[in-house]
Amino acid sequence: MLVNTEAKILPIAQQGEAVLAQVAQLVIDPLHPSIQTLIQDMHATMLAANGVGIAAPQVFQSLRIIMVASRPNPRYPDAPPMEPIAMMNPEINWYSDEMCLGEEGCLSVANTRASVARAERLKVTYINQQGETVESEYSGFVARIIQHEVDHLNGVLFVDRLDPDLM
Ligand code: K1U
Ligand code: ZN
Repeated sequence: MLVNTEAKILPIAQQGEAVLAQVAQLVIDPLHPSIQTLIQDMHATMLAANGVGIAAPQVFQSLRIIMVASRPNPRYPDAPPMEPIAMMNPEINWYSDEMCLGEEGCLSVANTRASVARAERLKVTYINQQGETVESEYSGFVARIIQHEVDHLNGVLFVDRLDPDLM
């Protein structure tokens, strides 16, 4: 994905904002210019915030759009670097029984990192930025980011998934 110099850095909703608790709406017209602009702005906002993912509700748009952009980082030195992928209407069709614990942070939850149990592998179907339907399988850190971002589309934050006995 090219960095669009005209893209805007958008404000990021913080825990407690109503938009983060809503179930986001399906994207009806993936190629509509307003959707394409939103994707560019989400990309710019994610880069500016140094994130590895972002979901449209985090920028106050209750739409089913996520961006996934794994890169190696101190917590996940073996994470694969990838071109950011925009996914519209993502549906996780299959989760592995194998789970794994891994540290997460969230651009919408300041100063909090915690270990969250997620499926190690998954299959996801989504519409890409060209309007094509794609099915892909992911594992490890990329699968974790996808689960975290799809949670945002369903009004769930990673802190909602923490085991209260461990807090
Ligand atoms: O959706 C978001 O709030 C973005 C979030 C994505 C995410 C990070 C870690 C695990 C799952 C999903 C972030 O990018 S938080 C900031 C960050 O870059 C980071 C935090 C922990 C580990 C690695 C990266
Ligand atoms: Zn988040």
